[in-house]
Amino acid sequence: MSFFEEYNEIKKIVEDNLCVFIDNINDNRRKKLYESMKYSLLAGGKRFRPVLHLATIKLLGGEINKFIDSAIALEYIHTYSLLHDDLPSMDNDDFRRGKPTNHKVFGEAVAILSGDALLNTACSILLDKLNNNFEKNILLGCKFIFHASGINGMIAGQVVDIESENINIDTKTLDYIHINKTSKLIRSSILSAAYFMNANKDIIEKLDNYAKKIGLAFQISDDILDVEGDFNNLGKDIGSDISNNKSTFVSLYGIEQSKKILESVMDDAIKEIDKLENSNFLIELARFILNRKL
Ligand code: GRG
Repeated sequence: MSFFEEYNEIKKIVEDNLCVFIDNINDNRRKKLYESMKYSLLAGGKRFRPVLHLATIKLLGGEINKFIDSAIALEYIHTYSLLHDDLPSMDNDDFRRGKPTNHKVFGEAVAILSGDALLNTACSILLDKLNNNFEKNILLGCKFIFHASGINGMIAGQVVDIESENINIDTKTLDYIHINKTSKLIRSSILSAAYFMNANKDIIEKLDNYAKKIGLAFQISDDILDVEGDFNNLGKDIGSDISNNKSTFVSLYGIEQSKKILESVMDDAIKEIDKLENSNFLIELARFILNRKL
């Protein structure tokens, strides 16, 4: 099976199960909340984090079907972060995943509540997982996901990002933003899978080094696409960083240097796992980030 066939096969499993965990709120009173959550979940997207999670489970010899819940929880956390990031009080974006942003369709109050609800549902999905498998490795995996998305991760990165608008920041601050805002959730998609599978210390270390590098590479490529990308591929406005006066990899290093750094980070990421058994898919995935147009 080719890399893209395998990617699409896992992505389909994720998409087939995306709304299963919210269908219980499909009643008249909560119709708008349900529609709004469903709207953002089904708007598209690469499903990069759940695919990474399930691909790591597979690499470690696990059964994908037993980890659909945690994969979906990761996509809920990611979707909530995009939904809130687009709000007028944050990036004030009009399009996401090729469609009008959630607040443009459902209004700001419902968009905020939908984001909150997605995060909350992710939490309850993972608590259910833990309740059904009360083992330390499951607890560690779940803990890692919330550590990565909270005040020591994504939210910290987001707040520093917002406070850095309209000012010149140094490369250390930019690294802080990237590592926290983008990289940690991506890293947790891989590491939580490694914990769930009780991987040994050596494998965890290799996967972690790979994960940190692709997390950073993902953000560098996002900064490049914000300059050179195309609305039809990306489904969101181009030049949003420039119009929000944000410092990015491209604004600090220039486009050509950013591409060189991206290539070298990717080479390093691949080196971390190329000796690992069954690592072909993750190696191809690193190459996919390097060349991604969406
Ligand atoms: C609101 C707490 C809070 C955090 C927001 C994720 C985020 C933090 C902001 C989004 C801004 C942004 C464009 C970050 C760059 C990397 C990134 C997360 C891109 C979007 O992820 P993709 O490309 O999106 O995986 P799809 O739509 O494919 O799922």
